[in-house]
Amino acid sequence: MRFIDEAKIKIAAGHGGPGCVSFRREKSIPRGGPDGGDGGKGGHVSFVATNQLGTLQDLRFRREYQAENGRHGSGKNKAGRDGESIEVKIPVGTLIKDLETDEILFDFTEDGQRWVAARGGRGGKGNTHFATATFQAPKFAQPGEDGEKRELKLELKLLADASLIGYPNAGKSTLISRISAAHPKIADYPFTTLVPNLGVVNVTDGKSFVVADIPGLIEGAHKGLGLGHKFLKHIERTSITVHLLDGAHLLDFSTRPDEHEGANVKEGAKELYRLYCAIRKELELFNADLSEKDEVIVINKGDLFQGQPEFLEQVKVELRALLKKNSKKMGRPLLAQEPLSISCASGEGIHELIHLLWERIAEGKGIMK
Ligand SMILES: Nc1nc2c(ncn2[C@@H]2O[C@H](COP(=O)(O)OP(=O)(O)OP(=O)(O)O)[C@@H](O)[C@H]2O)c(=O)[nH]1
Ligand SMILES: [Mg+2]
Repeated sequence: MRFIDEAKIKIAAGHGGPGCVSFRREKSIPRGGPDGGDGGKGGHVSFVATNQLGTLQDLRFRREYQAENGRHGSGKNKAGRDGESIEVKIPVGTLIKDLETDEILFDFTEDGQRWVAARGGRGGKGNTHFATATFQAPKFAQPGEDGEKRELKLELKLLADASLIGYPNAGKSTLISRISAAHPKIADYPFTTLVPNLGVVNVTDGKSFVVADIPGLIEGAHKGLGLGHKFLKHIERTSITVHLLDGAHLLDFSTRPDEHEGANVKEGAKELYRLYCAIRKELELFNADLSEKDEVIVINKGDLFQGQPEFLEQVKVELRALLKKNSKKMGRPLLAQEPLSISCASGEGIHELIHLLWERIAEGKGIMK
């Protein structure tokens, strides 16, 4: 499961400020010598790797980075101010290449690692430097040196923060296409997705995370049944799983007119709970650690119950009660929040889901939310 996030940017360091041509002019010294100061240095453009970022999204919004030029030198041997340098933050794991030659220039592997990618030009020397015993009044100074310019390609192999799991047809691919720019195949038959898809989810203000759409899981997956088992190991690396339940399984329980509503709700919730437990068991059998992972339970296809919104609410309450009752038996702490319901078709609940996931992912990474 490799997915490369890419960004192409231009960087330019600041030019050095020119040196100054100036002579001392004081009443007591009618023909003073040269006193032109040096120009300031141009600012550098550096990259700094941080664990706080997971994608290259920020660099999509700003493609050019220009550090400040050094200032002119001035009279009385005053040096010009140095230009401000720029630091561009990038995620750990970013590879920087020359855009034209594809040569790898730097590979960031650690938090806090820094690389000066474009050096600012040196400031020009003021005319003071050019005076000699025989040539005492130089009327020239050095210009500032040009700053370096580069066109770069940044690449980042993405690792998913959240994985979407569930039975085939639950709507995992529909969900990833709704919350990211990924365009996986979506169809009304099981095992549409053959390999995981990754997508970048933008939250707000450059905050983003990566989500993986895992092929549908079925009972026996841990022994190699279906397709999902090949990808269970990818779930190991994500920090949170979104367990997507297919709301269509509730249709039978929501519309049967011969039974009173309460019984239908209970049965519906039981059915979802049964499906949920079956997938959880597969995860546990594959790797017990997977069942310790942070998880959000989400019922999809809420639009199917548009005429009876209270039904879905009651199912969630009932499902929560079942989870609570059995959490001890499963030997794991109860999930902190209520199961969510969403509709990929109408968009309902999607915004809340994105924000909830971001909160949990950010918490896990120690990022300020
Ligand atoms: N009514 C309704 N249908 C949905 C919703 N989300 C997905 N579907 C439909 O459900 C079917 C399955 O969707 P997919 O996204 O392909 O399901 P999947 O979970 O990726 O399935 P696999 O790749 O086979 O594991 C498609 O026909 C979708 O159009 C929804 O919110 N409401
Ligand atoms: Mg799919």
